[in-house]
Amino acid sequence: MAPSSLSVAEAAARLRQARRVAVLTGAGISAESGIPTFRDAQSGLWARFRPEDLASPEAYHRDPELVWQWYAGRYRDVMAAEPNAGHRLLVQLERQVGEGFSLITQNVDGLHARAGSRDPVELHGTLLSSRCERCGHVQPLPPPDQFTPPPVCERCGARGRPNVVWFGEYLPPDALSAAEDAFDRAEVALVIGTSAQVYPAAGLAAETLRAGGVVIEINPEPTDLSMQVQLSLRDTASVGLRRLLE
Ligand code: BJW
Repeated sequence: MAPSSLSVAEAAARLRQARRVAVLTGAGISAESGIPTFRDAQSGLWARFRPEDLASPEAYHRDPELVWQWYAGRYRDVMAAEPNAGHRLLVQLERQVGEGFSLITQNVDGLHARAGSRDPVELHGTLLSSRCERCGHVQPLPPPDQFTPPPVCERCGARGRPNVVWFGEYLPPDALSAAEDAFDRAEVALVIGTSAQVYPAAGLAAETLRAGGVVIEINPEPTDLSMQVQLSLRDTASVGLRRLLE
């Protein structure tokens, strides 16, 4: 059960007063930009592909060209997409809160940065670069129309892999500790557009609750978090954020 429930007006007031705000976003915030989520039953990326066939170290070693084709297609799609009102409302919130604002995203699409968010923490990496399998060097992908995968490392000549975090791989340690710190210290945390099934990201809101902070979820569907948080808005990201910010 929720630790104590808040009305939308009360939650909006807590958000206005908070000096430390942490936000976790998932695929749902980019749905309004036309990017499919992962687990949506009809249109989700994994309704069409089994994750273990494409998004795992084993799949990559078995068939790197196939995996790269999938990632290159998604890279093309995100570069053709535009940030939406939800991304932009988070930029507005960042300006309101100032220093104490942290944006943590599980998304690999780069849309928060393109909307103007200053320093989004990318927990699961990014589609916009490759990482050398041998030396770990990260390099940006060429523009989609000039990109023929797999890329070759400009430093050592070995094969590049998508610069993302697959299941069973560790998250970038700096990103994870920044996220844990932000959620631990947050007076108010927003959890937007994530099914909250994938750890460790799914455990971040619990840190805010444990420390006595308020957690507000925005998601058109209920999740395992919904009953634990003080307010769960059954809205799309842009509608829920507008209700809280305007
Ligand atoms: C809208 C909307 C709209 C729709 N507006 N909302 C503890 C317990 C149990 C298991 C584990 C654990 N710790 C670790 C694990 C194992 C594993 C894990 O969590 N497994 C679970 C499935 C049980 N985690 C890991 O392996 C992680 N590594 C790790 O922990 O390392 C330490 C370790 C190592 C070895 C052994 C053990 C531990 C790595 C996780 C990496 C996740 N990678 C992916 C792929 C990235 C690359 C790529 O893009 O291809 O990241 S998986 C995929 O899921 C992607 C996403 O970032 C992530 C989360 O998905 P998200 O964002 O929640 O999307 P959806 O589709 O699930 O949900 C969308 C939501 O939006 C829905 O709720 C909709 O309703 C909503 N929505 N429209 C707002 N308009």
